[in-house]
This record gives sequence, structure tokens and C-alpha cells, in this order.
Amino acid sequence: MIYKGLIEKYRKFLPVSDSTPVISLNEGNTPLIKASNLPQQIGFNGEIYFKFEGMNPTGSFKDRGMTMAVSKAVEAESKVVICASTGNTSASAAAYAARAGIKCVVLIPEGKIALGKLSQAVMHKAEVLEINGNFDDALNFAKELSEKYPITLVNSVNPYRIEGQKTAAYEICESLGEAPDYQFMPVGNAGNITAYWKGYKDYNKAEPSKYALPKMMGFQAAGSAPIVEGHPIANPETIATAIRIGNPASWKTAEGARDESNGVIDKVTDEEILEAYRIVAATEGVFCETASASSIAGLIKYVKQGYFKNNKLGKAVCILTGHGLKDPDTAVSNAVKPKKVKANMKDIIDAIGF
Ligand code: AN7
Repeated sequence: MIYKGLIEKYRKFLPVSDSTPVISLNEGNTPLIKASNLPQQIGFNGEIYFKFEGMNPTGSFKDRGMTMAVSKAVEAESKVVICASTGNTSASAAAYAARAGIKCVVLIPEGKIALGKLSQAVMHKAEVLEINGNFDDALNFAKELSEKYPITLVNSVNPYRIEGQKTAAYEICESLGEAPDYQFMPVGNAGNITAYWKGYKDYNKAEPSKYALPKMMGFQAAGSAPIVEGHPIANPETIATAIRIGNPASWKTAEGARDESNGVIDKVTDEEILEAYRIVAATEGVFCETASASSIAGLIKYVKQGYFKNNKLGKAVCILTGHGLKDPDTAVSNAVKPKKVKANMKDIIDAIGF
């Protein structure tokens, strides 16, 4: 059967009917890539897999939620969608709204958006408003606007977003033929950890003998770690701008996922994030964005801490939520610069080091 996106594939698990107009870019069905070098390199004697969500149509996992949220908005005859965003949500909302032929308004924190994400929002003709505040401020405005005007909010407080995003857990279960033992993932506004946990619980409920429940291991950036610190962060900071969020909307459900699964929500420093970001690109050929690398940084941290001495080794899935090409500036400024070489064979050979 030709793949037509996650709504068609998982229709029976989703709140859609035959009359729901399906707005899709064939999102989902992303690769689950087994790590070949990383386990040995970091001293993890189990199996590591990457769920490469950067392979979605707009380059991030947000497309899973957006196909649902925009389809349901169109079903409800909404003509405008709005979101606050650290970048990826706006890129995705803009693309799906363009496809649906409806208007999209995005509120983004000024100067803190990776250029690739901004380029997507403007190319898809969203109304982009840069506000001189952070993501949390922007989300408050977007919520208020959606309450006062006929505008549909498509942030992850929209329950259809969570429904769409939970399908990534289904795909992991199907690819492995079982649930993983651990899922490592970034946590920002905390919608995605909420969604994955829901997805794993769905499959566990349907076939408990086949699909166990993984431990949910969520990681915030150290400068933006409200759930870890136990209070909102007024001025969140991190190089991983996608998760520069101080007051997550899905805080409680993220804690629920952590506690029900016997998992953790912890933090990783920007240095740990950058290190993981470089390692996975250099040793596995997988280029993810910095926020995504916090999943791998978390795994490395837990290996170093000796967590797996007391917990069984097994299958660990790291969710790589967005593509590295979203933010080439961060890549180029954190990697070795290209050598400048004169255009003659001798200099080129010398530079290669033959
Ligand atoms: C690459 O785009 O919040 O914990 O406004 O872009 O579900 O918020 C993005 C979040 C992880 C965190 N990785 O997911 C937005 C936005 C990437 C992201 C997250 C985001 P949540």
C-alpha cells in the first residue's frame, strides 16, 4: 500500500472520521536507525537506536502533530491558525496551513530562532511576528488571541497535536517488534514526552504481552530546566534554542510520564549537548539539531553516572527530533573550519596530508 501519512495509517487510533479533511505531507514513517559506533564509544553495552524525526517533511517531529491539528482546524472550518514557537512548530504550522489554504500567524522570540526554521515560516507565507520576549511570553499571547478571536491555537496544548505525535511510539514498537527499554528524548514545552507516553500506553494496552512500557528519560537544557529545578525559569537560556522554554505547558503530564514509567527528567549542559551533537554527526552520519542531541547527551551522562549498573541493559531509543540542517550557523561555528587552499594540486595534496 502506498504510504499516505500517519492519519491514514493510524486512523483507528486517532480522533478522525471519514468526513475529516486530511491535510498531509506524508509525514511520519521516519527511519529507526541502529547506532553502529556509539555504543562502543560511550561504553553502553546495549543497543542504541535513533528515531530520526528530522526526516519528516519540514524537518522535525512537529509535522506529526500538525497534520492532525490542521486537519481538525479545517474540519471545524477555521480560517486561521496561530502558534508561538521556538522555530519548528512555526515551520510546520506554516507548511500545513499553506497546504490547507488557510492563514497562519506565528509569534517567535526575537533573534532566538534558527535561520532554517525562520526561512520555512516565511516561504510558506505565514504572518511572522517577532516579539521582544521569550517563547513563554509568546505562548501566553497566542493563547489569549485564540480565546478572543476566531483563531485556532496549534501549539501542543491543542490535544490533536498530542494525538498525532503519539504515532511515533507506534512506529518504534513496530520497527523493533517490541517496545524499547529506554527512551531518551529532549523536553521543552513537554508535549512530545506526553505524546510518546500516550502512544506506548496505547500499544501496551492493545498487546501487553508484546509491548512493555519503556522508561521515559527526558532531558532539559541546564539553563532552561524548570521541571528539574521545580519552578518556572523566568529567563531561560541555552544554545539549544528549540528547547529554550521556562514554563512548559505540559509540565504535569511530563511528570506523569516520568513517574508512571519509573523514568527521569534531568538536565544536560550546553557543553554536553554540543559534544553529543558532534559525536552523532561524526561517528554515525546522522545530523540532528542541538536540542535533539540532548537525548544522546542524556544517555552519555547516564552511562557515565553508572545508571546502567543498577538498571538492565537493553534497547535505548534516542529521539532525534529535528534535522541538523535547520541550524547551519550552530554547526559551522562548532566544527573545524574548512582549510583555505590555493587552487593547485601540490597544495591540495599537502593539505590532505598524503
Ligand atoms: C527539535 O517549535 O517548542 O517538549 O515551538 O523543536 O514537545 O516542546 C519546539 C520544541 C525538541 C521539545 N526538539 O519538544 C517549538 C517548540 C526540537 C524542538 C523540542 C522542540 P516539546
